[in-house]
Amino acid sequence: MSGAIMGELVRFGVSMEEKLLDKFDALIKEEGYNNRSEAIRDLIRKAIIDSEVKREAGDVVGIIPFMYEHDRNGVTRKLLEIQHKSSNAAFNVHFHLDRHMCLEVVILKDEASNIRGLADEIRSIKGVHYCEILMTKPVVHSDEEHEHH
Ligand code: NI
Repeated sequence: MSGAIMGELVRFGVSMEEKLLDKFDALIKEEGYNNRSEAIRDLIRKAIIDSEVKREAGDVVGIIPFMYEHDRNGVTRKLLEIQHKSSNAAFNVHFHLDRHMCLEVVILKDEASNIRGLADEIRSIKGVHYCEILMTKPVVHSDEEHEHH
């Protein structure tokens, strides 16, 4: 799958509004890219991976960060129950942000639909204030595309 997006470099032209391009240039400078080509390659690669991951039949890697009030009634118990129910090789990071708030990150390998389901369940608990979801899978890069790292 990844082999199809590697190999010989092909040039192509892109038209866009000047203001949009100015913003893009500022962004990629901040992110440490050497040129637009590198940045556009990364964006395209990310879009392809995101799309593939959504349709992936097998396991993908899911990263779910969320924040919650641990001392609010029942939140901690509910979070534990949900996570035990779907403990598919899950790895857990817990950070006590302050007296009330906890930041937790669950990393697991599972089917994309199960990962989305877990994030939805976590998000639906009262007392959870933030819950994002990131899904990815191992990517193959060619060497010349790594200049900015
Ligand atoms: Ni905590």
